[in-house]
Amino acid sequence: MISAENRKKLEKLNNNRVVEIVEMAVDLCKPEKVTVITDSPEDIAYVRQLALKKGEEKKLAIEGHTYHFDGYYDQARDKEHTKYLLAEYEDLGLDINWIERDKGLDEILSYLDGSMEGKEMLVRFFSLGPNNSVFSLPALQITDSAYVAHSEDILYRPGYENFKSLQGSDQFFYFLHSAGRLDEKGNSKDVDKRRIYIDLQENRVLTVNNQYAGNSVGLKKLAFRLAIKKASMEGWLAEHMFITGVHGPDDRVTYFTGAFPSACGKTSTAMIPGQTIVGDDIAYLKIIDGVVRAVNVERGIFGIIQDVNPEDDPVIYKALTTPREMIFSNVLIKDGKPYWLGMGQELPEEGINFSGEWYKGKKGPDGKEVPPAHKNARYTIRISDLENCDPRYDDPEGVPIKGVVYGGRDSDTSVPVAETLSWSHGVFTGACLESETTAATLGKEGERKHNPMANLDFLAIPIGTYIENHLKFGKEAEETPRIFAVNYFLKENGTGRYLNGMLDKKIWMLWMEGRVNGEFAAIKTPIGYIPKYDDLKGLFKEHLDKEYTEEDYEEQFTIRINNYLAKFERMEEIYSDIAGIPEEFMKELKAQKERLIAAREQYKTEEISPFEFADELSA
Ligand code: SPV
Ligand code: MN
Repeated sequence: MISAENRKKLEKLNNNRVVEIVEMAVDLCKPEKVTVITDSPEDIAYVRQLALKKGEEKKLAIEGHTYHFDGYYDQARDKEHTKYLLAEYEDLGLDINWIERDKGLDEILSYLDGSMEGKEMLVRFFSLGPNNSVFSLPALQITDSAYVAHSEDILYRPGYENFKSLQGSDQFFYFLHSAGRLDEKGNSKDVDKRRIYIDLQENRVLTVNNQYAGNSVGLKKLAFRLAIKKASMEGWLAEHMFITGVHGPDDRVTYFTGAFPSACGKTSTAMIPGQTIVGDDIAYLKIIDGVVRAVNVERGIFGIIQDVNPEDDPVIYKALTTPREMIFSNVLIKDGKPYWLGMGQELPEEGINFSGEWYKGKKGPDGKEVPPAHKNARYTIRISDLENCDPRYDDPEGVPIKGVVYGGRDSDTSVPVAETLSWSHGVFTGACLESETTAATLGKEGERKHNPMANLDFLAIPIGTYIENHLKFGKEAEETPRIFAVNYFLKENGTGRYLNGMLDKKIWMLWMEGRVNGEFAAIKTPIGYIPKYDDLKGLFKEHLDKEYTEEDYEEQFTIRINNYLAKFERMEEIYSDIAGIPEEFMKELKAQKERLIAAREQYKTEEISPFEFADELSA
């Protein structure tokens, strides 16, 4: 079944476990052909050619650009069918999805059985994180989708050579994926049998009957869940975080990581004009010689394309419209050109999209009007192809982290930027992250969803353990990063008018950069340190040429005591029901509420102007 040539490529790795896994996958999935891909340019080019030959990707007019469609019902992560296989019930808290291990395995193995009949199986090796680094984790991917294997080339570092340095060890992750039976458009037919099962015991994920990258690409959110478990056991952190280099005065570059739930400005915060990007989605953080250092697990971006236009995202827009290897998914295609929502130009009234031939007013199989491009349409591109790529994006030592940022979509409570009072107050604040749903997500609009550290969808360990790990991590570091909370979505009471412009996030980042470098004093409030008016006024003038008025400042930085209290009461309700939440966290919660109540009494108002607190200056 495995040809002599391909077997030789496997045997060169001197790793019996690899051979065993590939043989198991071949016996189970019964492919017609098995192709092992090394790091050689010929092997890598073969994968892209195969995606084109099979029609999983098609060429666009611009050199190197291709497009791919996922099935009509396979346009986002399938949270309902993503489950941990657990030997026995473990309370992970927060309704984390799981299934009894034997039952789940029986089910998914039956769906994988024969899933590659008549198809070619690709076997690939990658490295999560930079090669030759204490951060890097080897990963083996087996898939029948050339699109998945090709996407991974753009998104991850090659790892075949790196596997040799394992010297036969079984300490690697592996991912077995099959798109299953395909329809005439080449999409998974049996979406009702779509399953993504995470096997923490075997460090593997099995996934079937899907193609959307968040479900299929092993190295992305599937490996991330395994990494969270591994990190927890080994004392480091795997986080749903970007990494960005913020450029301060005199060529000073300070690195920040940040976690935001989907559609809250995470990628755009990682790429604020004038700053440089290390990563936009997943980071590993370790303490090395007392310093917190972080690497981007990936080397590419699988980014939301909606609203990428020359005005708001000039760097990405330029990269998406010039020749290079990249993949568009679930956009509208007309005459060899991709179109998406919010691209800053008229869209054609017909073309091809994720529903097939598309025309304005078309109804999908679910009876709903089909938009020209899906709201979760994406681009897949290498970070090194961006003009704002940070020179240290591939540094095996990682970059030193001085600040951590948590942000959500919050219309009525959180101030635009605040530094938390301490590491443990920061961890508490991150674990209280909430975000409002938008029209762009399923379900009711404006509903608040609790999403601790923006990591709820990926937690492979109990939430109490996760919080405990964060608390410990900060204590172990000698140079503990500061933790900040941002909110780009605050609205005026009553009118619903946004209080900030799209570009204001640049000012908040620069303020944080100055703050961690000892440049700005700040005002102590019950929820953390907020900027002084004069400092913001200067930053707005210098960097956005904007007159920032005292009125702007006052409405944005007023502490809305009752709203904050309501938020922390919601948190109390959630956390007091979960076993194993650290005492330190519950103390922070109590102290947070007490500070808010005391301030309300002291200032005799529910909305305290930042000018009221102005004497409480802190270095
Ligand atoms: C996210 O939804 O957080 C993403 C895209 O980064 S996905 O690959 O679907 O996870
Ligand atoms: Mn993500």
